[in-house]
Amino acid sequence: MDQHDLDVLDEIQRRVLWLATRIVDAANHDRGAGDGVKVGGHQASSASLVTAMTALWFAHLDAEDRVAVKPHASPVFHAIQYLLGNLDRSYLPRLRARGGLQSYPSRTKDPDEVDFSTGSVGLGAAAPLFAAVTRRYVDAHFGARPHSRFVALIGDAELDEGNIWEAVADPATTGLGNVMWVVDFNRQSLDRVVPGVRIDQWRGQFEAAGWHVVEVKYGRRLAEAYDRPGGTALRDWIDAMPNEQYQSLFGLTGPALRKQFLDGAPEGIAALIADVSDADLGPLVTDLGGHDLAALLDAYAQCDAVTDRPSVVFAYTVKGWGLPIAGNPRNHSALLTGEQVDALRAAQGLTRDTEWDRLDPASPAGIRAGQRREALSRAPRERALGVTVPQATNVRANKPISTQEVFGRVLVDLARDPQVGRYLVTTAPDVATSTNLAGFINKTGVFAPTAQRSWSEDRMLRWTESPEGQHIELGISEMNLFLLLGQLGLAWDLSGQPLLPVGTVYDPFVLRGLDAFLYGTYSGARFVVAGTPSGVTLAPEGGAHQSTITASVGLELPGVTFVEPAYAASLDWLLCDAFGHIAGADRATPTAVPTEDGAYYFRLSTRPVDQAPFEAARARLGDAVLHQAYPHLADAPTVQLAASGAVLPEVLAAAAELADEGVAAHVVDVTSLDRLYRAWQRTLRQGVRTATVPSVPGALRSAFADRVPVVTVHDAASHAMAWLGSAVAAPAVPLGVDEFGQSGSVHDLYDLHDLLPGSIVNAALAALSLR
Ligand SMILES: Cc1ncc(C[n+]2csc(CCOP(=O)(O)OP(=O)(O)O)c2C)c(N)n1
Ligand SMILES: [Mg+2]
Repeated sequence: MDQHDLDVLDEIQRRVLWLATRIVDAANHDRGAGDGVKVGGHQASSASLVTAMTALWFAHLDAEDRVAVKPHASPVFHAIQYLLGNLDRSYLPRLRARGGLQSYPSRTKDPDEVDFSTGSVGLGAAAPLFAAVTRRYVDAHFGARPHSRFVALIGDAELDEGNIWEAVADPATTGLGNVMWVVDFNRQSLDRVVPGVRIDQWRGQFEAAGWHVVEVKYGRRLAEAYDRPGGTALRDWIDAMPNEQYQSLFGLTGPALRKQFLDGAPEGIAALIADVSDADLGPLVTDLGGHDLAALLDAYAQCDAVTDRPSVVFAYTVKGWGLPIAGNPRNHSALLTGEQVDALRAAQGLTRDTEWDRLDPASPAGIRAGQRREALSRAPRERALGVTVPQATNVRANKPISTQEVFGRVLVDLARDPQVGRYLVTTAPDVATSTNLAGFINKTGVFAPTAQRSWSEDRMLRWTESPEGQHIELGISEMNLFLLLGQLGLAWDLSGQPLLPVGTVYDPFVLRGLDAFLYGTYSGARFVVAGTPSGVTLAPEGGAHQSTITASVGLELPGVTFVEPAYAASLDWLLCDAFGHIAGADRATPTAVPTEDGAYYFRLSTRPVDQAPFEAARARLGDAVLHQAYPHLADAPTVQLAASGAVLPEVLAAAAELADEGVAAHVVDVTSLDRLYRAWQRTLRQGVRTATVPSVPGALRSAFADRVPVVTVHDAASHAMAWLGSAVAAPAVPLGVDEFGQSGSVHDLYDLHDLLPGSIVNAALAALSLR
């Protein structure tokens, strides 16, 4: 790239800086929100990445590359998309407005094409790494896709998030030469100027994990000064100066700057800069590589040249670069004043009338923008898999069996399905065998980029690793599990191949990966995750492994359908139904937020459950009726017992006891509390919005009798089902597990938590008395 091209890029980055700054300014000052809540936005954080991002989009990226942008640099991303012609001008004054540009880059809610959502720091940084894991898998199984580079632009304080290091350390992410992280190394976080510079520590950690590390520390001006006689001493002083002192220089000019720069400097430094004018001194000593286009492009090229491991670029930057708030310790959410914005506009040669203009298409900058728009345009991707998933695998269960075991068997069966089998991919954080994935693994093998020799022969578990394997094993990191599931669930978009991803995790540790779970579903990913074992039903093994609040979590997570079946056949049907939705094309637009069925969360158990009651219902009603929805109420009950999952045997026993006492109890096996709740909410909301009497939704009406007292029984916090009373307009007694951590047998623990039949009977009588 010659000087002329660099000058063009420089002109573009000045416009990007202006637009990003003005987008935040307009959100705060041009719109009258009037509710007293600040709008906010990050002008300094954005400015910090302007050079790195201009270099990427206007000189480095290809159409197939995918980039995650640091959350608080979203204005820079949108400014670039606007200059490329990919975003309508009407959005520019609408940052953080309903239906406008989102606060942080959003795949599902932004109007322009965002590759990775970001917001919760650390997650967006790791996402491209897992997208690259996914690509490696897709290439190995379905043929090489056009080459992509997976890039993450990361704030330096983001490196404090543990999930970053879980991702870097996981063996599944090693060797990915198409990954590049660019760390915006401004040495400032939200609260402060970071004391000390931890570059040696970071470098060591990345290198220990097998990464290629590049530092872009100085710009060309400083580099030239270092080459002059005595330059080494100047360099040593700048390297040795405390970060706080260095950062304080950005706010200074003239003699004050010189004085501060020389404070504590060794003999001779003053003489070295004696011939540098006051006007030149600031630009010289603050000339960092992260704002040098040529230095950055060179660093990106160095990363391309290293193809056998991921790369990270530490780009030394100035937080607030080019703005009057540069380097100010409190600049994280500082906003330029009106006068400062006016001055910046004038310095750009813009007026109020022209301030939002694109680059002049006839100018060299405008011509480059036009060329880059062409170069970066992408073909549409197909979300649907286009295969038919069977309605059931007809898993056989003629003895008591747990849902966890059925889950494993259904997967083995689907793995044999000629249409579906090859698209299934499982993953687990070191719990594959203890969550019943062994059968699937025996059948399909474990994924490894190259075939590995196996040193032990185990007839129960054939752990063969090869590029054909369909299980991706992770270290013990639930964050990594959900980050990988999220990316496998977006493979149709980011790797041109829809997949059917399945993850397993001990149910309590869903909470450990919860932020990444939410991240995946907010990104629009579709996958199946099984939380197993769950509840207190794992009994003696339980204690600290009990999960009680996860049912509420599943119920409340947007974009997740939560299911908790008790019987083999219903789990079989529900799993096939989930895969059918994931394989399907049931979205209005590729990025529409899935309301019904983004991801599926199966809460399972290791407790063997007698299947006879289900078979009896099957004989009585037939599969077609049972398969469709909740069967219609046979006769008028006196009390109704609603339950999910492993507690069904106790509930049925209680119903029998009640019958003996002449109380007709109706038992509802609630396979998806979530679908029932959503149906109820939908009709309530409809009533609220139209000011009409809400109807009772069909699913509730067919399963429950109106105004008949309810007992809810759940091996989970009692709160999760308690709303059912309101839904059927009757008194309710919710039974569940509201304490944590006691080990014991199932019987002991059900006794402790009032889940034995006797307690359920008493609860039913209590519910009747509340009428
Ligand atoms: C998980 C999480 N915790 C806290 C925050 C709030 N937060 C947003 S930006 C930020 C500081 C980021 O500093 P750095 O990564 O260095 O970015 P810079 O603004 O300096 O570029 C914090 C704490 C967040 N977004 N996500
Ligand atoms: Mg920072």
